[in-house]
Amino acid sequence: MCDIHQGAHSHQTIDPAAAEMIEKANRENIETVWDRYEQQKPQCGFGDLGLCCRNCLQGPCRVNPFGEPKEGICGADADLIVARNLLRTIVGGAASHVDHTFMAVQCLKEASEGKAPYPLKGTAKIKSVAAKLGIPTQGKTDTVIAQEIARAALADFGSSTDDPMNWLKATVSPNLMETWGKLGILPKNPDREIRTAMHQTSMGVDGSPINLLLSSLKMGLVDGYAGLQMGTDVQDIIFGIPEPVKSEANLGVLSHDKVNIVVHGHMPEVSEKIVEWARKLDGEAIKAGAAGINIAGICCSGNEVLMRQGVPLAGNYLSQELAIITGAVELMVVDVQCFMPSITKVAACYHTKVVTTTPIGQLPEAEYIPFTPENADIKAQEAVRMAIAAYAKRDPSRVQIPTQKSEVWGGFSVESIVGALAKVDAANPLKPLVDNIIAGNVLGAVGVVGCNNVKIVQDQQTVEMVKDLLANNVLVVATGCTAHALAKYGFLSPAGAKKYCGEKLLAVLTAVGEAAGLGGPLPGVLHMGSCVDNARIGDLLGALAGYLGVAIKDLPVAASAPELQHEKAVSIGTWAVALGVLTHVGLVPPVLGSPIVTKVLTADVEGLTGGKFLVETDPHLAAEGMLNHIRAKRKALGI
Ligand code: SF4
Ligand code: MSK
Repeated sequence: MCDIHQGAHSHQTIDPAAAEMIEKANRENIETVWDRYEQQKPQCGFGDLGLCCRNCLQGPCRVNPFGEPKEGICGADADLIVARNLLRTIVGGAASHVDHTFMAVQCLKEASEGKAPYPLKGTAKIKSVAAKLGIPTQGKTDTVIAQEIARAALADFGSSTDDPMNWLKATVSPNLMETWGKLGILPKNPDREIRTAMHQTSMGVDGSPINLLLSSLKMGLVDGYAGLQMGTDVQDIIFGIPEPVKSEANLGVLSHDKVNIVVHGHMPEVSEKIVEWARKLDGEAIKAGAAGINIAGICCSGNEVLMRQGVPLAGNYLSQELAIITGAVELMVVDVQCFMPSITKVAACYHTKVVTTTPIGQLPEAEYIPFTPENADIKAQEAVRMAIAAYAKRDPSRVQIPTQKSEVWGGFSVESIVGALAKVDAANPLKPLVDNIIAGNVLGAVGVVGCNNVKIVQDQQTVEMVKDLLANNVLVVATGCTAHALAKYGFLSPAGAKKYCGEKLLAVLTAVGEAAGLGGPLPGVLHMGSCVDNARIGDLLGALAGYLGVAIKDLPVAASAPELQHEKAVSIGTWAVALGVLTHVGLVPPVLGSPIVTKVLTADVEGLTGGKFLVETDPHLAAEGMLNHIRAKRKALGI
């Protein structure tokens, strides 16, 4: 288990493995994300406040928060410019998740029709998704039901009516439908909503910051249900519902004597096939002089294959270049989202091959191996053989693999959490958790999600904040690069529960863990998966609220993105606020230029949905803010 790094690079990372690789990069004169950040300083103050507009060719315009000009050339003021920019950011995030999900739906369609080599592993999910969508299952095979599920998903994308998305209607409670219906933010066809929002924010259309903020909430729901929820449901059908699995995390998972392949990005259609063929072609690597093939993951591809295959995590967003800088990576396979364009330049300093796999995710110096659902087996073999061939070119004198790696447990889907609780109370699985919440043994729960951001010391805010939450008996669930961060310091292991959790929480985790046959406590931080897997947190909240007969906004819970970077983190956070959840962000988003937008997001929206944003850059104050919120919600519930 690593300790928090206090050395030369403590202004960049607290991860000693990352610090070691930054030093190696400096020695070898290789530029990293931190160097480029320095070159960008000072970053533009107008942009930082959200006050720069490029929405037409008369611009760029910027307004001065302290004087003149107060308006852009067309007359757009600070509130309007900030609100438009915010909605476009959320559109960017939602579009990423929705497009990712659309590709998963296409894969499900082809797989269920027997045209693509993906055996459907999530049979229980086929039944549960069919049930929520109202698809009759009696007398039908799983593949026929799966075909109907794929058609139902595509119907949402093809809808030309004004009815809300079916997937959303099938997922959420009547009280949320009512709240969102009254606000006029129930999304229709997700593609149409994305198109409309781009139109609405273009020059000379919407001049109302409040109307734009309502559209932002709606766009959060587009992400929540056409991105996260549909994506998670469909991916579980194809690849299986995750079950608890043990693995390891940090750069020390890379191997000195095996061919190292790193999967990076988000699409399990690609990463699962790479894992499958790496295992099948292990013998070829041995013939080539290696000890076999070692797979590791970066970002959410890493989370996907950890959750279902137990593949170790090499590192989160800020560590992607550092994995290559070990000199031990033969191949990095990317698909969509969060891979830096710089990786091919870093790879060119070594023998490392970079493979891109999608038509929209190209890098000029990479090898492009176009994956489709039909050809995935052939293309995965091609990529794995490229890695085996590259092994001969590895220069041992330039290999330096940090020793740090920690035990990590992944695979905590809602189904597996309920399964563990069922070992305590088979008839009423949620009862043990709810009883312990009522008794105060579990004070509440916080979902800690999102990225790394080069503006923040890597992992520091996440780690410090989560320590405070666990010590106060708050159960934490994590996804995305935050889960990687916590994995590196042992939070996702039974030992981490003993080290970091308050006594009462530890007693509950021990009782459930032992009943479930894990031989010790559950981790205090449950790894629920990738960014799209945030839908699992929504499902868990919905189940708890339903059990207690209250709304999600009444639960003693909060969400946090302590080191957010991507537009997707903003759209996920907006979905959480629409659900009624207090949502902390650890970096000031570019909205402070507008007093109206700032006030609505951090205060007024609570009157509409029950949720709001908490902006706090100090991790201890952030934890305190969420703890106060949890205590207030408990008081309101009379517990
Ligand atoms: Fe300037 Fe208005 Fe054009 Fe924006 S839309 S660039 S504020 S003129
Ligand atoms: S990968 S969106 S840096 S979590 Fe999902 Fe990590 Fe954030 Fe990308």
